[in-house]
Amino acid sequence: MKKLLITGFEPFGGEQINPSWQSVLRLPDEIGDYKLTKLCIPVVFGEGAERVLKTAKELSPDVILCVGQAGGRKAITPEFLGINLRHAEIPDNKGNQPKDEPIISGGENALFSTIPVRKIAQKINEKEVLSAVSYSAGAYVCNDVLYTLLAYFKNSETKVGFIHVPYCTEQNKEPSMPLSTIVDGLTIAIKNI
Ligand code: PCA
Repeated sequence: MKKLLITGFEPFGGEQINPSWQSVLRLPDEIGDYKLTKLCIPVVFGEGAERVLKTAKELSPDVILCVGQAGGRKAITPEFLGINLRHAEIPDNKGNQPKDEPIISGGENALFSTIPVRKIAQKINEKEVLSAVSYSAGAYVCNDVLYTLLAYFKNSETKVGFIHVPYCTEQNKEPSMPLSTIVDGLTIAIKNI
């Protein structure tokens, strides 16, 4: 079987849970051709990406798929690109709050995801779960993780992607999606990488 490293985030911004990790936790250990390795990562600039890289170096996965919460979005959104920018409206979980700093000094402005985002959004939609391609993962920790991984794995066989998910119903915020629906969406995504 092929190896897929899938990550979710710890809670941040005063939330008790993060639907990204809650949905990753609920995925089966095998989906389609992939055996999953699950990892919960901190909402901390630099550290989140380092944790993924450390595990990726041990595992040599075929695919790394990171999942994050995007409060305010109503759809499951595969991200098209990461940008070389750190900018935080709220501090991360260690109190860092960078303002308009590069992630990699002198690095490319943007890097495109290497999973088939358009196909993934289409396949999720076909199963009656709302999904759309996103052209911005923001400039907070999710983008930090995505850009750092895309830069690291640029000339390698390892594919890298990121999917933002809405709040889940348990968080009592709108718009939201039931966790089971987010799990269904991620399952379809993985089958179509
Ligand atoms: N969402 C944040 C960071 C962690 C998460 O789940 C983001 O979109 O950057």
